[in-house]
Amino acid sequence: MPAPPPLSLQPADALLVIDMQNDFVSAVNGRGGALAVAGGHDIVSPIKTLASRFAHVVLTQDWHPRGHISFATTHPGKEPFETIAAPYGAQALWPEHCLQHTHGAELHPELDIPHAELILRKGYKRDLDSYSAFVENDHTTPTGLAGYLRERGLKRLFVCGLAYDFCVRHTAVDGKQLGFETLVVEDASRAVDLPGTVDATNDALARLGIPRVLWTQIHAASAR
Ligand code: VGL
Ligand code: ZN
Repeated sequence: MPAPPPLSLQPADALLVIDMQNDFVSAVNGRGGALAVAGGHDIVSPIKTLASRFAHVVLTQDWHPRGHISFATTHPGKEPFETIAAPYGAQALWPEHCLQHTHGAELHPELDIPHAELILRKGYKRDLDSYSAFVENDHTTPTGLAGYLRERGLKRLFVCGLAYDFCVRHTAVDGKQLGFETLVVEDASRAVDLPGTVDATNDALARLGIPRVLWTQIHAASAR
């Protein structure tokens, strides 16, 4: 197999780092966060290195109030990873995670991307979840990110972080559908990996022409 071609970064590129928070990052040893994604800790250092090559970085932060619709505890008799019919469609249920102002909701302390320009919170409405950084789970309510990126002249998006099969997937799909050139940095992402979710993600990305790239392919323009 030939090495994948280098991707040279342009001034209008941005890196979107999705939900690299304590609750999603697995611990190096011992207990991870409330919804720890396997291998989550392995991508902290690659994302830090990758981010240093970008002039523009946006971080997202899952940010839920108590009693959030996505928490299994909000629905008596329901267990995490079951699905409910919410008014806006199917909603997967999760352990309580990323509660506002808790340690679990904080960005992982080793992430350290000082030049990140925006931290976008999402999922802050009690009765509406948001996987995507662009549009909430009703597929209607915008977060404002598309306007922010457009107003700043940012046109091509590289998406990485947690989780590949939920928030990374939906952010990439919505970004592409909103007219941004969009790529997913697959090896700087990790999946929750419920039955079928990774295959469904790969299919959705392929259908929309969203390439999956490796973080080592991505080079700062000045380095070439
Ligand atoms: C996420 C499940 C619940 C994610 C957020 O960041 O992928 N997954 N909330
Ligand atoms: Zn969440």
